[in-house]
Amino acid sequence: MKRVVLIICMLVLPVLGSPSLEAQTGRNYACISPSDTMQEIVEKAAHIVPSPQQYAWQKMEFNAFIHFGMNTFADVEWAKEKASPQLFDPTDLDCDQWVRVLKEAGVKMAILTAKHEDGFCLWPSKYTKYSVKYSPWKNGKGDVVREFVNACHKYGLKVGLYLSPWDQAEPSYGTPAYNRYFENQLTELLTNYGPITEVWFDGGKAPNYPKKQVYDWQAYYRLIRKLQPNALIAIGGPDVRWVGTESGCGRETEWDVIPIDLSSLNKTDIKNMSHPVDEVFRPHDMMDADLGSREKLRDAKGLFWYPAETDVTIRPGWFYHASQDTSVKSVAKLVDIYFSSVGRNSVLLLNVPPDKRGLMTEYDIKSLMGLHKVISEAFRDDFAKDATVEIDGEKGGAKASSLFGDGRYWTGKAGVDSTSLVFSLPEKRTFDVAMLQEEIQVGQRIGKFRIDYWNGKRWQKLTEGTTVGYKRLLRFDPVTTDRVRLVIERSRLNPTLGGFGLFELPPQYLDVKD
Ligand code: FUL
Repeated sequence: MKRVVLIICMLVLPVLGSPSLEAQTGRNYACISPSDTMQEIVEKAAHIVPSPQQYAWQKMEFNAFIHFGMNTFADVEWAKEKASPQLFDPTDLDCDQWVRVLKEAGVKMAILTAKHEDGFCLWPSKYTKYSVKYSPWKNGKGDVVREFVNACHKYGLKVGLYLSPWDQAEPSYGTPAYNRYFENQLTELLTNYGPITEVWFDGGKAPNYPKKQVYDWQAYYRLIRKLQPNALIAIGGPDVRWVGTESGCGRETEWDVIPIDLSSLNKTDIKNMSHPVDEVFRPHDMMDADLGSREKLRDAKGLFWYPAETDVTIRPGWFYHASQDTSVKSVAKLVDIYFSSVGRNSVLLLNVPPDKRGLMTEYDIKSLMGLHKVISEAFRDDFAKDATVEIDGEKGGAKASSLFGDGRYWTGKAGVDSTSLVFSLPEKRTFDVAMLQEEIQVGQRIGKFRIDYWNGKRWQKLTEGTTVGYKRLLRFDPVTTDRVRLVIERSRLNPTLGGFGLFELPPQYLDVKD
């Protein structure tokens, strides 16, 4: 992949400890030779970094999915037969309303189902008669993708498009001609609608569906790289991975670096390839509980940075059904999801489906705004910000605020893979959330940590975890103290920390927890 070498030393202010960036590759993949020892493989894994696009994506943290289309009007989740385009007729479609709501909720990017698995296109594609062009909506002159993109531009949200490879309406599906059909549609979407940040290839398909398509993934990837070099290819692509469940709950141990077989690529060719991973990547099952532990890396024939995205819907279904208006997820449930997705080193992709009018409903908006309120209040005051930090018992520590933030991060001493940092707060505070961040532009390294608090007499364990990655959030019963100790027990090479924070969930929220 074309990866800009990150000259991290120049981007950050001086760090504490000894920076160990000498082996920094700046690449989001690494080749493994059969002669590499386990230690060498682990060191390679620890030096793999996200591409600049993956890094920017990870920092978005919270994005929205918008499932809207023929299923909304047929009132089904998965069409059994091709519904007539005559059914598609939103009475008050208002993409401005969708995006305004999402913006207010703190969302950074919205991804619209331009074509779901039924094959109905929300834009007037030249290549099919199964689209908005053949619907009564705006007398066939409308384009939902255009209106959605315009609204995203107006409110400053990034644009993502979902295009289902599985297509139940297109007659060529199951033949090589379908690959050209799919590329033609990609070309329309990636040339006519401005910058696209994420292209979402769903892996869904009914298990007994009679037609089998041999997808030309490599041709799709090449086309996307050519038309939108900054777009991330998600799920059925090599840049962003499905977390493996639709529950909103990510893994406790979430490594970003996982194996990929690069052995078929010649090492000299790789150097000249802009996206070597694209050449060998094939969508595959991502549901294993363990994807990137040492055990998984042992037999690896290559490694790449493949971060997790947690997609989940705010309602039982992905599409709007009036019967589900009363089953919209509660604020408390959404807060749980936030902690088990954003808080477990993944990006949250929360689906909010507009109704038959073409509007997001008051039920969904209420929960969404409730989530935003709790999260923004919870993370407003970081009680660790003004703490002094004592590292491995060294007195006269620095202020936490001078270690982290604005591109600054702390690095442990080279060759030392365990360490402890004691945060002394200016005064006793009550908190029930801890936040840890690694500086993933240096790599993901921490594999086990513990947080203790000073109970007035001795250190007492507060919580513990395994991986950190871009962000790890931990919740626990409230404690009141002025000293907290972070013990990094295991790390692939010397650890880094890009952030450490202590917060309190708004007490009024805890009172109404359901
Ligand atoms: C699945 C699809 O079958 C659902 O309808 C939805 O789009 C979800 C995000 O992916 O594979």
